[in-house]
Amino acid sequence: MSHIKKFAKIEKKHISMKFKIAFLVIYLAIIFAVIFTSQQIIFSPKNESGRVLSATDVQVSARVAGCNFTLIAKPEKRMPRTDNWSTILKVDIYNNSDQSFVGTFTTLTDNFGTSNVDICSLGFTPAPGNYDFLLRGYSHLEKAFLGLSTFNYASNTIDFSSGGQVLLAGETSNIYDNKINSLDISTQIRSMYSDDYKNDLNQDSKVNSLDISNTIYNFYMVGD
Ligand SMILES: [Ca+2]
Ligand SMILES: [Ca+2]
Repeated sequence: MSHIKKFAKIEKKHISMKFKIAFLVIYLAIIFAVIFTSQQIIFSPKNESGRVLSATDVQVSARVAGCNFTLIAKPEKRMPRTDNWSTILKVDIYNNSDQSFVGTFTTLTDNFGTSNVDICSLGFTPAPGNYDFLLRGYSHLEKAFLGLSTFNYASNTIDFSSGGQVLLAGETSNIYDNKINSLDISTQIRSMYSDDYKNDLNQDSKVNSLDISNTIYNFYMVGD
């Protein structure tokens, strides 16, 4: 082989080696760029102004539904006069803003007029807001409490007896018309001297003139 051919062969090897080195450098640069970019996406979230967010920027919040509801409601003119406020209470709830129906339940209040209700177990999850409540005791006219703010917390309490408010008694007829009239008087007269729960307005365990007097006092009154 001549010197010229040997020189050409060595030069060809050098060019090939340079090409391989250049290719390797480019290949490594691409790999590094991909890894660096991936890390930026995964570990460096930024806000709208481009600042990388830190752990203190992350906030997690969740609304706690107001499932636990405690109410206090007191029927009028009980005997004894205090701590004798138990009744079977029907409660209807509406949204104050558009009057849409939210839900209803019936509960037995205790002698203090109190009842604890799991609202969510009744099939509806109320959101914080203003609500209208319609309450009706077992022997009572319906009473409206409008625009009450509630369900703001996990547990909520409304005292419907605040300010001395009471449920008016005497609505005892099986025909519920939400007014005290002759139907209720007739029902009470038929129940005289019995221990009928519905006609024993003052809950002293007997139906007598005291209960009828209460009904006569409320005669012609109409519920909300
Ligand atoms: Ca009536
Ligand atoms: Ca009585």
